[in-house]
Amino acid sequence: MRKLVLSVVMALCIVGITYAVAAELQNPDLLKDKKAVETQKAIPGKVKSGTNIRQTAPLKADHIDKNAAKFANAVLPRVIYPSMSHHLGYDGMKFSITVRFNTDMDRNTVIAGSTVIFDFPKAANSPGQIIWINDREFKWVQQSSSRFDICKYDPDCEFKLTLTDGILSKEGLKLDGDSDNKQGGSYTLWFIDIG
Ligand SMILES: [Ca+2]
Repeated sequence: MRKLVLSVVMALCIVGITYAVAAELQNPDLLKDKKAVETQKAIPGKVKSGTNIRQTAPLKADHIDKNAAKFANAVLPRVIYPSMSHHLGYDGMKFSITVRFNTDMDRNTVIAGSTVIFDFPKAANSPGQIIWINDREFKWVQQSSSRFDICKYDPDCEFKLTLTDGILSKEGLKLDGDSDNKQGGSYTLWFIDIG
């Protein structure tokens, strides 16, 4: 009977030790697993704080947004002067006509005989010189010596100014010459010089 009890106790002890050892063996494994998980978390963390990829993408996005914002906030270029048939000027015997825009213009796109055209009764697309006052305003001065060279008075002389939408603002928008609140469209105005 004692032997049986001892055997049972021994068996229980062995089972207990086995479980204990197994538990000890398992614990380091669990720790290792935890460490492994932490390591895995740390890797994406490093990429996040680390840089090249993360910094490049927002920079590109910023660039696009800036351009979009630039055009969204850009002023639609318009002619604000001359607007009436008597808005002409003289430089001695010559015509000297001031043109003013509502925003700074790209001077390279304002070209006499190309994007700035004056048609007179005696001279279609009469040659003239453009003199800038500032980035929003220029004067067109006729090249020939007298307005009588290009005008025909019977009794008044009528002539036409055309500013094409090849004219751009500094922000790169086309002239809204036809005032429809959209880029593009030529601006035309008939002048009358009283004879
Ligand atoms: Ca337009």
